[in-house]
Amino acid sequence: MRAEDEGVPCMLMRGGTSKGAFFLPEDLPSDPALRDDLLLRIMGSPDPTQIDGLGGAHPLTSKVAIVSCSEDPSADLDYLFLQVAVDEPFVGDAQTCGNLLAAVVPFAVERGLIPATAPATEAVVRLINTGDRARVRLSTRDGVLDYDGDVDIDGVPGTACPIELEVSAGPGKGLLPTSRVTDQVADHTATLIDNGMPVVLLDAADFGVTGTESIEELEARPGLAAELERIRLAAGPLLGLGDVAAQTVPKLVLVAPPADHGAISVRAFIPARLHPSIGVLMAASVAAGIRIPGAVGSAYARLPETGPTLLEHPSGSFPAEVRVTRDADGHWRAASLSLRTARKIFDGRVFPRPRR
Ligand code: NQM
Repeated sequence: MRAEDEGVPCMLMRGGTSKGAFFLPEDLPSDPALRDDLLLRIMGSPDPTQIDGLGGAHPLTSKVAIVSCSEDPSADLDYLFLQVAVDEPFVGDAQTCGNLLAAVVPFAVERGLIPATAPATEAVVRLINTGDRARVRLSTRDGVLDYDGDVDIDGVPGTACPIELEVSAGPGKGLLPTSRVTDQVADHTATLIDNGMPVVLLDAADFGVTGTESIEELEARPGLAAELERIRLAAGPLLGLGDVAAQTVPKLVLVAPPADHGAISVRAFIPARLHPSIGVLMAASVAAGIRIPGAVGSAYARLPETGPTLLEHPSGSFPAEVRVTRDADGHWRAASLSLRTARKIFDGRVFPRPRR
């Protein structure tokens, strides 16, 4: 039977401020080219409206997670993230997604990969895209998954059960991939940083941006997207990512002095569209970067003495908790702790559009 006729088992989940289709690997073709072709047809890409599939016509709602029991004895689960482009026939695996990570453990419990335990369920997740690790913890009071709860995160209506994500770097990965605090990238001073997501930190003032602009205003600003893309293409090889022309990393974050009670103002490009808030691991990278003396943004960031670092973004603020240390050999290292929520939206079979 063809997938078009019998459908593919799929769970649609919100993870943080993103939404994606979750699968078990055995329900998808093992050949990556066949898998990606099927995922494009499931999500309705390429098409700016994704009218014929599950995608929501924005990068944040055109995502896929494939979750399985880990093959590594030191982890419980493996999580492969795939970004399905909206209006191009492209599926990227160069980045992970900290928002969808919040839904990985609930999905694994739903599918019986791991049991829910009382009073909480905790699992170590291997982030296949990056080699990083996450310890994920959520309350399952009576050993039962309950998405309801009292935590609200900016960008999601209502409240839900809190999910803690503690992400640490894979072996040998440093916080500053170039070992320099700043680099000259396509004529701009930038800090290239990776605390779970490779990010290019840029001073908003260099681009005539104050950090208080709306999404629409910055996405429409003449020349800005082209200049940021020029920087991104030059930063890719410096970050060890090679040619990133067809990739969604690195992300570009314009930083400016805080306008409200936060530590810094951010406008995050992912990379063509402007993020309505900021990604979880992008936030972790920014919060770590501004703690390094001399890094872009460090001079005007108002760092709190205790508690999370509030990043002011277009729809509120993101509380990023990071631990930044410096080894005896001078290398900077970091880890992050984030609070998210997630929810199962539907569980069933998805019927892909027939082959093109
Ligand atoms: O940085 C969007 C999102 C993300 C990434 C993107 C993310 C993260 O907000 O951890 O979650 O990278 O395009 O979902």
